Amino acid sequence: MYTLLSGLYKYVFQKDEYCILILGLDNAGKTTFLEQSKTRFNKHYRGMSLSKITTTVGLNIGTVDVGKTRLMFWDLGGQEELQSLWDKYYAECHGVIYVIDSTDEERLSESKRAFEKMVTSEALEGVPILVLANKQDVETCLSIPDIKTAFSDCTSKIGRRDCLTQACSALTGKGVNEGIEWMVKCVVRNLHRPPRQRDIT
Ligand code: G3D
Repeated sequence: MYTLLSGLYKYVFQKDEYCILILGLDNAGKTTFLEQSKTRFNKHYRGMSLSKITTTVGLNIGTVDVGKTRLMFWDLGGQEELQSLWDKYYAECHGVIYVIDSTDEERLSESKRAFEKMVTSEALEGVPILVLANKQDVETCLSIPDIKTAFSDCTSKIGRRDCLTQACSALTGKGVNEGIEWMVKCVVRNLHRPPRQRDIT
């Protein structure tokens, strides 16, 4: 009887919460992606103007509810001196969204190095990774095949985990829903990192 009632309580009053890190170099569009996601998924969220967002310094936190699943986003700063803090969050997280600026060919190899370091971290083993090729609204941007080629020597380091490269524009919203929905599916099926239970507020 107790099990039945606690199951019912959980079903009605609680959500499964997963922590998702948003990583990538500064200026890649991490904060814009977070704001766009909140605006799209949270019915009553009155977001800030996306074009007024400035680069992440420190940390932005936000939640997005997708049905009975809650994603708690941690948008970490991408400046070189802040990248050394990323791994402090790896053990706690359930998924990573790695944002690439598809218009910045000059910094692509820098982004690849940061990605490579992140993906080879033991503390992230088995954690799903969504790679967002952002700013695809800009006509002159790099295509997905261009980006995959630039990142090709990371492929073998990704290991046995879910990983998807998604074309995206955080500014217009293109690809945002698809990315979030893919991440939800992956974190829910990854039994190695179970969710936290949170009361619905
Ligand atoms: P960050 O959090 O990764 O540092 P921001 O990046 O979200 O602050 O975005 C950095 C700049 O890129 C911002 O422009 C923002 O408007 C722009 N940006 C983010 N996503 C997109 C996108 O999908 N398309 C285009 N065209 N621009 C984008 P400013 O001018 O404020 O620096």
